[in-house]
Amino acid sequence: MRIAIQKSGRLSDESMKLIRECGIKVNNGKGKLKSSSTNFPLEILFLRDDDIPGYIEDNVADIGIVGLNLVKEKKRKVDVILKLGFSKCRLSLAIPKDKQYEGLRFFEGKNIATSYPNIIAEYLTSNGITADLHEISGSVEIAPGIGLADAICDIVSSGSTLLTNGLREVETILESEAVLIGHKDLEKPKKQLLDALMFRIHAVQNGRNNKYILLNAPNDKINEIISILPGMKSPTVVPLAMEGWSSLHSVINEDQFWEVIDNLKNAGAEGILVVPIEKMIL
Ligand code: PRT
Ligand code: ZN
Repeated sequence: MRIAIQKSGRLSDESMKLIRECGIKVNNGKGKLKSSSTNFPLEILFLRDDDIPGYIEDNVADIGIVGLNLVKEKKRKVDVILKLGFSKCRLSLAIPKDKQYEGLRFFEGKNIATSYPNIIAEYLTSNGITADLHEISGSVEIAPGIGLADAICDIVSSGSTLLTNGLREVETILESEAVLIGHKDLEKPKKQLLDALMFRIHAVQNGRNNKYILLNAPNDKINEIISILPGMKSPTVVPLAMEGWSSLHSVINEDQFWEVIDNLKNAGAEGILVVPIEKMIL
């Protein structure tokens, strides 16, 4: 099976990290365009992200990792298999910050500079707005400043690029993140390999989202603490050497942890340890 990932850019490091965390060994010598795993039947192609959806549609690669924004823009026939949770960003409309904005009507008859003409055209049409689109491939955010456009439609992450260019985000068109995409009609052996890979990716993702929690508590507080812990199943309770005390072990979603930490302490939990989980199979 062949996976296409970005050669160098915002998706590259996390894509390789995910492959490695799935236990797939790869030698990616610098400058290489192709590499094979030594312990999983996977070949890796290192490409420009723009080329990846087309390579998959044309059966040159079977699966790949790109931004959802790119999948929507390229309109190639590929399946979006799984959201990967990294390279999060959004595609937004932005205007000069001193301009008044009262809604999408602002864009009627305006010039909009963008690298995403397909997505923005669809968005404007579905909202009944007619505007002139100027497709440019980079440095979109300087377009209004040099008089090339009245507004832009571009990727925003922290928002600092907009700020430095005197622009203000007014509409979010698409929330994006890295996604695993695949050929629409994979042959059965490749489908089986994809299933095996997905099993590993889920284990990695579950591990990332959850933490292993250990805490000590007096025995008479155990039931109350168990009722607070939104654990995987029933927590493990191990007696401590100190009479009347136990140690509780459980798995907790990191987001939930911050919500329940005060309740745990108030209920008498002590010596709370939260440790990362490398893989988690449900
Ligand atoms: O060379 P190649 O064609 O492979 O790479 P590329 O230059 O086309 O893509 P790259 O590496 O810049 O981005 C790859 C993917 O990362 C994008 O398709 C998005 O899905 C995702 N991503 C996440 C981003 C950003 N964050 C991001 N901040 N892509 C671009 N940006 C740019 C944006 O265009 C703008 O210029 O960063 C600037 C805004 O950032 P903030 O933080 O100032 O808001
Ligand atoms: Zn690109």
